[in-house]
Amino acid sequence: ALKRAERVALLGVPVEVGAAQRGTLMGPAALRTAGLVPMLESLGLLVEDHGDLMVAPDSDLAQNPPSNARQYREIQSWARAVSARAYQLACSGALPLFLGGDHTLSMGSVNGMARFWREQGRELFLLWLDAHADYNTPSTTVTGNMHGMSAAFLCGEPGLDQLLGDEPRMPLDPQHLHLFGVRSVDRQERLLLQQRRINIADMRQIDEFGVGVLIRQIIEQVQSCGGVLHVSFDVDFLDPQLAPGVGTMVPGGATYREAHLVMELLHDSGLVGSVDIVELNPFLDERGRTACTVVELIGSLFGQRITGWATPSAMPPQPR
Ligand code: HAR
Ligand code: MN
Ligand code: MN
Ligand code: MN
Repeated sequence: ALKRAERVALLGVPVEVGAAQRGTLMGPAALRTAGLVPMLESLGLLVEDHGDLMVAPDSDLAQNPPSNARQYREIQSWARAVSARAYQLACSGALPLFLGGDHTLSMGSVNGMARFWREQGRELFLLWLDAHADYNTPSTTVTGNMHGMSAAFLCGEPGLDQLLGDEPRMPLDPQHLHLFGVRSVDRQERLLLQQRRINIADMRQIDEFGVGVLIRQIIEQVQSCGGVLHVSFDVDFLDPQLAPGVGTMVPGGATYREAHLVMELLHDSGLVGSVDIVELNPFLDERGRTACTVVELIGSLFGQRITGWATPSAMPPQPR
């Protein structure tokens, strides 16, 4: 039988109404056009493409939508469907790779994975590669855009309590969330992050210590708990010069090599159990550059290396 990491299940989630800018619904198509499937196959992986998820709108008309949560009903439909599919794909023994879509996708994907791993008796950790903290609630948000609320929702913050309906809600331990690459936080959001003592590697820390040190710390925490990692990759984690195809560009993001090193270290850890790629907006991209860069990075996350041989992780290589 193939190991989980050798069978990858792709699921497109063309949701766009969680963001202010339209266009992320084209994300799954752009990633396929950029060659995601053949790239994964070239690494020796068995790829099952489950196509794009479709949802019917108006999932829960009985409930009054909370205020300050734009497009709540449509997001509700997506979150419920994505959570159910995530759980199902994980049960099939494959490693789910979710193609967004805006970052509300993760409200479903992470919830479904958390349910699966809880049943397996393993703790789920969440690595959030993002310029933003996405730690708003309906009471702290300035914009009402729900993609700015995903991480908070997943840690059990109140305000969107009925979002998942009958789908079992599996809140994460907030200490299992690691925000990485942050450089844009709203004022009230910052207070909430401080109160909850959320782990944050912001760009200042990345400049000072480097991604190698910071990612290894996270890997060690997960390893020491026998945990498993979900990687939620918001494309705006990358510097906008490298990745212009996003709705919310924030200067000072990860460089090409920083991002690859993050992915390479994650791959070598063997701890990654599921992945989201979110916020790619092909309408705003330049000749597919961002989509191609993201596909290369996913290559590193799934084992592409510069040289053929394994790179030792904690030490520079010895002369042969
Ligand atoms: N903090 C802002 C808000 O809540 C913007 C965050 C959403 N933008 C993203 N998510 N691209 O990562 O509206
Ligand atoms: Mn995000
Ligand atoms: Mn972001
Ligand atoms: Mn724990």
